[in-house]
Amino acid sequence: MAVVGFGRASQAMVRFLHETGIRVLVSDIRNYSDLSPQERELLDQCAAEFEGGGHSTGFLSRAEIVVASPGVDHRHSVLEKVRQSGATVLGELAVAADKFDAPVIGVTGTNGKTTVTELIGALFRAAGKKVFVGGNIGTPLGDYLLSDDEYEAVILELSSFQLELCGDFVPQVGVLLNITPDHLDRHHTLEGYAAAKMRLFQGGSEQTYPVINGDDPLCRKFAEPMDQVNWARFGHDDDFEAVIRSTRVELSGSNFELAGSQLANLSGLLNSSAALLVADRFGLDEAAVQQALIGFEPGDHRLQQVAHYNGITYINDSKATNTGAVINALHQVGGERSIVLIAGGRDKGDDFRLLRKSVAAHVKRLVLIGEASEALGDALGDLVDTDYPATLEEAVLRASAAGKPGDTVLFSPACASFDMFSDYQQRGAFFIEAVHRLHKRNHAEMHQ
Ligand code: UMA
Repeated sequence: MAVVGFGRASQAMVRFLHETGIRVLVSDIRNYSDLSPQERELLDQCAAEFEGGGHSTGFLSRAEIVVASPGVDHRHSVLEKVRQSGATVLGELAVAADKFDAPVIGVTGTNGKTTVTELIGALFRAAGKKVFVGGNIGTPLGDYLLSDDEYEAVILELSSFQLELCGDFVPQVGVLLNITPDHLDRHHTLEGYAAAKMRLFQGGSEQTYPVINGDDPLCRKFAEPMDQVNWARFGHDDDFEAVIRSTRVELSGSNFELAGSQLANLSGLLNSSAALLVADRFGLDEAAVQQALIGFEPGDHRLQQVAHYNGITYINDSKATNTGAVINALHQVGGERSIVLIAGGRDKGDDFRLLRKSVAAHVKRLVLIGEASEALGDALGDLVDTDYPATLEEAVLRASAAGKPGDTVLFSPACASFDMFSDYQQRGAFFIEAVHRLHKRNHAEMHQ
């Protein structure tokens, strides 16, 4: 077997394949000299042959099965040729499909996947169940395959990249949170992106309990042709299986109150109602579930309030890597043109004009950085004054200077981080440090 791309997901897969006695070939665009000592050691331990500096048909067609990393586009010309020569190209979900010993809950959607995956994990644990939580969230699926532990459920965050090569994978529960345009540089069209997400329900409702956001127009649009699927819907309609009323979620005759919790906002309530449908399906103890909801803390870098200096609130939303997430952020922060928005990074093919309405309503100034700054400026620059600083550090300085007491400086990039940072976490941490550095400098100047 061959593995293309030697990142976190594939490293766990290589170890698993080696443990099952399979000889593995590994191909990566990095050269051998660029691999870390741990990565080289893993290749040695698994006696894996390595091709560096790119992928070649000659090397890969020596394998009958080629496993593509989530980050490797399966339409890559070399993979097309390998397919034509008779090999099968799969993703990690296809490899794992028949190897689960516990019910699988797959969570997908454009935004909120990580939060809902963590939340479902928290509800199960609160109810005393041992669960594996992994997938796109960061813990590779291969770690589950390598583990000897006995789990009562496997909760997986699943990206469109993982789902488009999922083979016969069918989860016991599938959760679709929302669809807004994302990763169009890879999927090319919204239809292609949505089709990848809908693979989660390829087993139909006989095999998968299908949970879907009934409020979301694109979820409805792409679910409609699947008339054999009997959806469990969540949202703001009395006919749905989980109904949001104010800060409460009602389902199966029970009420879950979220007032006072970190989930008592629009996206938090939608995320909670999706998780509650899953909890209900597994009959988790209601009192434990209610307590876990109230105590749940969403991870960092999602509308994370980091400081309040000189009357200005600073919010880190580095996880917002697409227009849908930024629209949500602008609406949640709200206010009439009181937001200084820092955005930009690596363009993923999004149409930034989708931000126009929300920017016009809430943003007083745009501060644009990174590779996408020009495209963002072209789409939005006529609406408000716009700055183009060279770095995120400078962006924080300019945004702060443009803010007045009562305003919010919101860092919600609408783009991937990879042009300037290794991931969204590093980018968010840098923003937070830059805000604190600025405050210290201002404070020191005032007291000179
Ligand atoms: N590479 C190639 N050829 C290529 C492209 C990449 O050889 O054409 C190599 C790179 O040199 C590198 C490796 O592939 O060595 C990187 O592999 P990868 O991009 O598949 O990344 P992993 O480190 O394996 O991380 C993946 C997910 N990454 C992607 O889907 C891009 C991680 O999701 C996930 O947490 C991890 O597996 C564990 O399951 C991250 C992500 O950005 C968070 N996901 C996207 C998102 O959330 O928007 C989908």
